[in-house]
Amino acid sequence: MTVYLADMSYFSGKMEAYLRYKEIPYQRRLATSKTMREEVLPATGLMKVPVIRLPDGRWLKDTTPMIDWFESQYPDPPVIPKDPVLRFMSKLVEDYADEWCWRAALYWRWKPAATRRLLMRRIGKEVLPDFPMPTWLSGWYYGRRQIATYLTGDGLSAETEPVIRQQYVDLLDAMSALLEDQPFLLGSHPTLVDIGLFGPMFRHYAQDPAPSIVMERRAPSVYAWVGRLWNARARRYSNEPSLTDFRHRGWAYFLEDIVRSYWPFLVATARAWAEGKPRLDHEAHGVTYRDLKVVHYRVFCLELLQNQYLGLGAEARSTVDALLAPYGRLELIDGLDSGLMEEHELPLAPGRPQLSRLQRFQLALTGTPWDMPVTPER
Ligand SMILES: N[C@@H](CCC(=O)N[C@@H](CS)C(=O)NCC(=O)O)C(=O)O
Repeated sequence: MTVYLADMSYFSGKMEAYLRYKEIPYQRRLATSKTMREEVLPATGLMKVPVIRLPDGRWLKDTTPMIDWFESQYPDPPVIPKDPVLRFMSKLVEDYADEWCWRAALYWRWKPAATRRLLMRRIGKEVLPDFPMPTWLSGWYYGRRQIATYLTGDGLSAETEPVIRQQYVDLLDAMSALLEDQPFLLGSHPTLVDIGLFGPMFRHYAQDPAPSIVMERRAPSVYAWVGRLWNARARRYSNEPSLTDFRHRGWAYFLEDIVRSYWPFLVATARAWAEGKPRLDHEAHGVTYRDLKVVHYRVFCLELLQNQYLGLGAEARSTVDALLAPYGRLELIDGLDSGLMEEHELPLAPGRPQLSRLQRFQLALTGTPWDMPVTPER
């Protein structure tokens, strides 16, 4: 199979850590804007990485359902714990790492000047070599677009900046506490929580120059974990895993942030989406993130997590509730339906509706809109 990816990409790093650990063979195909336009977009409707083309020509997209799909095809050794409580909690942490650690990882990439300049150059050369302009200019354009979408367009302000910066440092401290007692975040073997947190920690924090210095000095155990996970191969972990149960003090930061800030944000997003609102303000960490985009995909994230929570047996559910109780409860939305379930069934159904040339050109310039899927013109 072929994995379309980028070497500076959060979610590509997450996916590769999974495939490498499971020893699932794949070819890497660096996605330039040309391969994205000509191969990825027509097959998946997306200008995003990673996506995967299977040997039979079918396609996979989105790391969360992709990992579920691979676990069904290559069950041994499992990366998602079998125990229902561990499984639900791991899914919660994975989603938190994907969606709620994104803003700070983008901040640390695009705000420090030296890191910003380096990434603009890298993106110009590695992602946009075929753009009809010098790579420094295309890289600069792409960087400005990222900043407009994910910094100023995602609640960055004088009020929120210190809190956004701090998330990285808090994550390092919480992970260092966990790694003091075990080689991986849940115990002896890599599991989904390691794979999820690898998203922000590998391609952004460990490798972008400004946050990398912070990691190297403040959290050498996290720095070592990044290398350990990248180098982990299932055959070297053949003994029975010994996993802990989210009661370790290092999880307190995550559980509190999930219950008090992230879950309420997902609920507010789903409500705003149901009311057709394009933007919302959200209070968390004692500040207000203003004018955030209502991202439809996040309604799907909440739907998945809610379904898993509701699918727990009574005993497992009360164990989860007890773990989260010091910080509050998970509010549920009745009859939640994002309308995106079918769209994410893997492998993707072949024969997607084709976009017009103009739409493809617009997407090449603007990227896939963050807040809603692209629908073909009739
Ligand atoms: N939920 C998706 C997110 C994928 C994603 O956002 N990928 C980023 C790179 S890390 C991307 O391709 N961004 C390009 C763009 O937004 O234009 C997943 O888990 O795969």
